[in-house]
Amino acid sequence: WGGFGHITVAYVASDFVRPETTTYFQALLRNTSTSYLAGVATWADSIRYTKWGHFTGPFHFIDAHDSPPSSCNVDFERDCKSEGCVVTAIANYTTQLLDPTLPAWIRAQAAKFVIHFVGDIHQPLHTEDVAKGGNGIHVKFDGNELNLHHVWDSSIAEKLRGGVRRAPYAEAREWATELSNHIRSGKYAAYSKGWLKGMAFDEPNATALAWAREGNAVVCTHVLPEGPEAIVDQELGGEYYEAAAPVIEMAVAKAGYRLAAWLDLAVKSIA
Ligand code: DCM
Ligand code: DCM
Ligand code: ZN
Repeated sequence: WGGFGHITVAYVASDFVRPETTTYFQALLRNTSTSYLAGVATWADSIRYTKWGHFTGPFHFIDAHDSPPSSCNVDFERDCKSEGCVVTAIANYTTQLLDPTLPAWIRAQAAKFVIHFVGDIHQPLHTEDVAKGGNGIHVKFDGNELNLHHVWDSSIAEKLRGGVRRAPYAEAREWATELSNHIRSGKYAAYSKGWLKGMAFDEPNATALAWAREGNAVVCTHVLPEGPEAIVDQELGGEYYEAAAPVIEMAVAKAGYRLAAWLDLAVKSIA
């Protein structure tokens, strides 16, 4: 996701974590404001192009070598690179975050990675190999020349929320409040329990792999419903947008709700 999506995921998570979890992460992240998660949600993107952060690049995605739209699937052995992927990154940084032998600044850094990667694993094109997750597919969106990855990362969410973000934190907070209300008592209330099904804190790889497979399935149904060639140079601001926007909205809500549950489990595991 772009910054707006990541910040929204983090605000949704902060709406659902237990008070003990809030206290724990406010202390670790040295931020007692209500934006303690949102404030670090984009940090992982800010360091990935630096020299020292270069090794974290592959941690933002898993390149499923499947064949959309006829066949979508994620195979851990086939698709997670030897240097790592978003599935192993969530597992490894969750372990680091809880390791009492590590200094607090390393554990805080690990927390920032977990907060970011649980967001990314829910972006369908972060679980697809085709054209580097759609980065190599040229499209148009409301007349702008973009690539498909950017459209799914940012353009669709921005259009849904009324255009380019002027005050991303305030606007993400507003979107998150609407999504959290939908999770509690609105259009997602019937699904939200199911979103936590299969989550096992003692099996982080299996848990994250299941999340990756859900997003990857959307590649076949909503991202490339007629295959990669059919979408090249197409205008996606119309019917394509209408079908994709509800999927993205639900993915952001789901990511935030799952992040809250994951952080709760982390804190419970050391209580
Ligand atoms: N990306 C992806 N899958 C890939 C390569 C990149 O999901 N195989 C994502 C990571 C970034 C965005 O696409 O969010 C741009 O990546 P880069 O700057 O590495 O091209
Ligand atoms: N693992 C795997 N294939 C899977 C799930 C996990 O090869 N479908 C591997 C990667 C992890 C190890 O098993 O290093 C432990 O996984 P877990 O965290 O799910 O126990
Ligand atoms: Zn990312």
